[in-house]
Amino acid sequence: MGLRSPLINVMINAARKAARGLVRDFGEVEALQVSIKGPADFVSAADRKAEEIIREELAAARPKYGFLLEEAGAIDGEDTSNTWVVDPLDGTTNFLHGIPQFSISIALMRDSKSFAGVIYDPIADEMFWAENGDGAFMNGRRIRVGARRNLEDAVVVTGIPHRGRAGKPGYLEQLAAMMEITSGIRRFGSAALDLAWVAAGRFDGYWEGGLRPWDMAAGIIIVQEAGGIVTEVSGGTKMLESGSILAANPDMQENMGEVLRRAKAAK
Ligand code: 2AM
Ligand code: CA
Repeated sequence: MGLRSPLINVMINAARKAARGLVRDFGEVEALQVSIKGPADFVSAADRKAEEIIREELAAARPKYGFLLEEAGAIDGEDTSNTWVVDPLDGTTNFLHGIPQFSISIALMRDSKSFAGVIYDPIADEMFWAENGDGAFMNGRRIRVGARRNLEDAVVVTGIPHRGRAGKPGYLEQLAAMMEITSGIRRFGSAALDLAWVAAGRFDGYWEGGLRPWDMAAGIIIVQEAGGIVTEVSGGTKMLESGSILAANPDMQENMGEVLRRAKAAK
């Protein structure tokens, strides 16, 4: 299975093309760790190059669509109901440190909703995608969210706030509550891949705050098409505006939401 629509093909081709440069640059990053200046400028350049490639590819295929790009910002299109939302390198801190957990994330927002998404991990060569109503796939195979219902059995993933990052108030209380009740917590560092892994049933759930739209837009539709539920931690549905996200299978999502909201309220 996994017959791909023309739209998904456009998105996958853009991701693959940008990935070639990123993988080459990732090879250089390791060598740069030992230099005093470190690889920061080199990584910013890699990031911008990847974004430029994706933008060119998408614009060539759908010239009227607008963009929301992590690096270049918003670019209005003639067609105001279709917008590409692109993160050319999600998991930048990992990339910078030579840790092979990062991804390219491309979403198409149609009438302000995630309509199609592609997330590519070029190191593992895992391509995740979904289009509204057509299911979610990884390398051509159908994926589904996990079936576990109880937090006691769950391995969940999160993003821990850090210097310069929003989402700190109440986070430690949420973490403490999840520590008490789950089988394990992971922190991997690419929001897009965390969502893709929830869609593939590897993680039983995911929550994070302080995110930006390009971290989440592709992952949201992939989790939904894999049978999962995505809301804000509060239960609301303005994830792209608030930067708060909670994704899991329907039962787990409800259970996690209850624990996380109680923890924050008790602060
Ligand atoms: P990035 O690698 O593209 O910066 C890790 O917790 C996740 O948070 C990553 O997806 C990372 O995306 C994102 N992230 C890191 N710093 C951020 C910031 N200041 N604001 C919003 N998202 C951020
Ligand atoms: Ca990101």
